[in-house]
Amino acid sequence: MSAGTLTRRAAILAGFGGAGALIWNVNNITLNPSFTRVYQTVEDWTRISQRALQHTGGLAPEYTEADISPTFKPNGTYDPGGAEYNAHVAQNFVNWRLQIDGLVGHPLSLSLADLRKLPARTQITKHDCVEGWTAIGKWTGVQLGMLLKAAGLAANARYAVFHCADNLTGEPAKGGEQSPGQYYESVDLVDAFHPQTLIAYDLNGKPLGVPHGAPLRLRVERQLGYKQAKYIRRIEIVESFKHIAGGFGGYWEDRGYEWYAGI
Ligand SMILES: Nc1nc2c(c(=O)[nH]1)N[C@H]1C(S)=C(S)[C@@H](COP(=O)(O)O)O[C@H]1N2
Ligand SMILES: [Mo]
Repeated sequence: MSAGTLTRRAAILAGFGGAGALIWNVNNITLNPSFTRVYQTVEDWTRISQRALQHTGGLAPEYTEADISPTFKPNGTYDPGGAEYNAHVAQNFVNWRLQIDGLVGHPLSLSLADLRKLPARTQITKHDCVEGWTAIGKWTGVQLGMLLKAAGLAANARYAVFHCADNLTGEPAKGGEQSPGQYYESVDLVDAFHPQTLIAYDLNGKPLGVPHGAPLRLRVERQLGYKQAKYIRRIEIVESFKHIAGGFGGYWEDRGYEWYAGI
């Protein structure tokens, strides 16, 4: 794709995104092939997400700035630790990559800078943990469906599996007091393409802190807290999750929780 094509597409996008919705300076970005692929998808995405909503039972409630909880309790792992994660923290996550692979036509490897150049969605929603607490927060990120559209799903794709950087065997002092296992989660394609399903990078207008899943975490707003995978480094598209870890589609599911954790 030439720079000229990009510029023209950017102009179209900026037009229908509304003022300020997409600030796009083609000259200042270094394109990598997978990012270009995502970018080409953006125009299609608005139409697809609006149609998807008609089949998904609507939106989770959204709240106002005044409703935002003064504190948002971190839960589960609140610092993955380890040499590799700590190095990413020290480098401000500039070398973090989100891999999207499995049953896709075009595997993607996206930096945070790539993700931040894409159209963002911000939503103020209530997080509901099975342990009996809730918190309202403002999340900003990229709609997962747009990324999956860019990756191009195979005909037999059925689930998105989120692989996280934390292993709960870790130090109790970092929230790793649970039974051994790498944290992971999964959703079906209905939730993956729901417009409120985000790969979030900001909480309350600031980059996600380590306790809340830096640098990337899932928001899937019609389900409980344990579905909201933090520290995401890989999204694997699969036909079945039976071969992954305990086979029930998530760290807590493997320990008896429901896979569909509707609120
Ligand atoms: N990677 C990872 N994601 C996770 C967890 C975890 O321990 N590790 N805990 C889950 C649970 S039970 C909840 S309630 C939320 C807590 O999100 P918070 O720490 O931002 O409040 O993250 C979920 N996602
Ligand atoms: Mo939770």
